[in-house]
Amino acid sequence: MVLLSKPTTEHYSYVKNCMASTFSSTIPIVDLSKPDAKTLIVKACEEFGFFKVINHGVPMDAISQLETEAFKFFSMSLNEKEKAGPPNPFGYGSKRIGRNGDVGWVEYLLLNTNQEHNFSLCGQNPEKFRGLLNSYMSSVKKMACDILELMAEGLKIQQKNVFSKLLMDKQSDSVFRVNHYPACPELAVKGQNLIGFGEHTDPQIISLLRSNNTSGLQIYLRDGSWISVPPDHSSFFINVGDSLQVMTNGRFRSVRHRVLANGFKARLSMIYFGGPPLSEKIAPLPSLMKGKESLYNEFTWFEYKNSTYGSRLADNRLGHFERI
Ligand code: GA4
Repeated sequence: MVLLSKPTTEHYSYVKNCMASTFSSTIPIVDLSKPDAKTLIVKACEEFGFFKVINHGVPMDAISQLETEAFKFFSMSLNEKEKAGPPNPFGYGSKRIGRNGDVGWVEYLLLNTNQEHNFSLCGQNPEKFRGLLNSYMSSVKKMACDILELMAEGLKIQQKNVFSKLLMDKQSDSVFRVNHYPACPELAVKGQNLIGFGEHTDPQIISLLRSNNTSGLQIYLRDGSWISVPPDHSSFFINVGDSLQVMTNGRFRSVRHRVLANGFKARLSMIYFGGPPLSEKIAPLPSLMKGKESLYNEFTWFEYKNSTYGSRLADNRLGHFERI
């Protein structure tokens, strides 16, 4: 197995020419402390399926401590990291993403957010890492619920917790991911791009991403262009997932995104994917239909997840469920 700490890109088919625009200043910014947040969230979800959140209330101190522990984890030997178990479904993974042949210049930890299922971590102080992860996950889950409630209000849905109750449910099938993209100096020399995490949409309801100050994240716009998201270590980036696209009958669109490895600096991102319980029916909310037909055949999250895990990263997973 090739170690990520000794990068060589020669044999990788995922070196691509991913010419994207320059950094974009068009990405919507939502200040959660302002009264217009709900209106801006709806607008951003309609236009981009993506926005940046400031004044989110997660203490920077908790974020930095977790980031430090995560970097320590990834700096260990491959042997040590693999003690966390393979990432199916939860554990440590390197380069391989999913089960169907996708690869990227990334190593990661995939974790269950349900704290009853405690994950095994190794290293010098696994208890500290676990404690920081658990408290961070609770803060981010709370922020996700606050955002989903503002969204419901913005959409003028009477039941404010119509989306957030799915994340609050004890059976909520949410996932947490820590991605480490090592710097790849070879690229900087050759002026090439290397795919860290290939383009995809997130299958869940909502995803909350926070990274260190290293660039790499790009989103796909409706006009067919890719834009680079300027990194901001003190903010969160929110993605609409496929399930929210269905629940809003296509009014919100899940955002296609990808990450390119950086030639000079390692990137570390932490993402909370808020998902519903497995038995939950995913269908457009009646109050958003206004006499329109559903664009999708009804399915449960269990069915969607099964189909997702049989797909390749870049596939259009919702395609199978669209009504013709
Ligand atoms: C993308 C969003 C989350 O990272 C994830 C990913 C999952 C995995 O890494 O195992 C998948 C991917 C994600 C969608 C298609 C399938 C499944 C890899 C893959 C090729 C944890 C998720 O829920 O779906």
